[in-house]
Amino acid sequence: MKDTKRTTAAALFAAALLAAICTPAVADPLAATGSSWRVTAAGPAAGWDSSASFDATAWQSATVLYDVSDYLGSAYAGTKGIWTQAGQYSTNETTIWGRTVLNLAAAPQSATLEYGIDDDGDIFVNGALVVGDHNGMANNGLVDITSYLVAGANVIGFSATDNFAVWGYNHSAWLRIEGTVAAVPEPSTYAMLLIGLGAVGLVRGRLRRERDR
Ligand SMILES: [Ca+2]
Ligand SMILES: [Ca+2]
Repeated sequence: MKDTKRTTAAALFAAALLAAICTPAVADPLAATGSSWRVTAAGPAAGWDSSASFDATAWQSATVLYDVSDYLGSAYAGTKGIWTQAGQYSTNETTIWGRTVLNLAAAPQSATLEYGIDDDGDIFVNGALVVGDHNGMANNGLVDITSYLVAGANVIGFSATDNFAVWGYNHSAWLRIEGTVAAVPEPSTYAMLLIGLGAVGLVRGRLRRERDR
């Protein structure tokens, strides 16, 4: 009876460790537009959308004019609609470009990109076009980008153009990437897992000996 309890406890312990290591976490926000993004209204040089080491120091820090959660709800907290310093009614900017570098501990198990572009534009992940939005109006969309992300540095870039230059060119974009990335187990976690499995083995062995007695 005592051994059964021990076996159950050890098995539960090992199972919990395995679950902690093997089960993907719930989807987390991996990246979202904000003031840390860099934007420019000058046509960018090659590599802006694909090279993590691209020099964007001459680009502006993105100007935030609204929080996406203001009109899409609290689930979008932290996601900002971004612009250049010229703001919403620039008279000389026809297109803006923006970029950031997203560092991942491991290749994601899943990742979705949700976006809004005012009005049209393209979105790139590591140089690959994942959104080509050219329907002539401001709109939102959702796309699976799991296969485009890698462990380490990932470059996320977008362009946005305006189609209704009434009071000037107003163009902006917001992006949010959600996904699950497997935790990279720490060496100590491996050690604990081995101890847990070892405990199960010991109790099993003892039970086997008692059964064979
Ligand atoms: Ca559009
Ligand atoms: Ca517009």
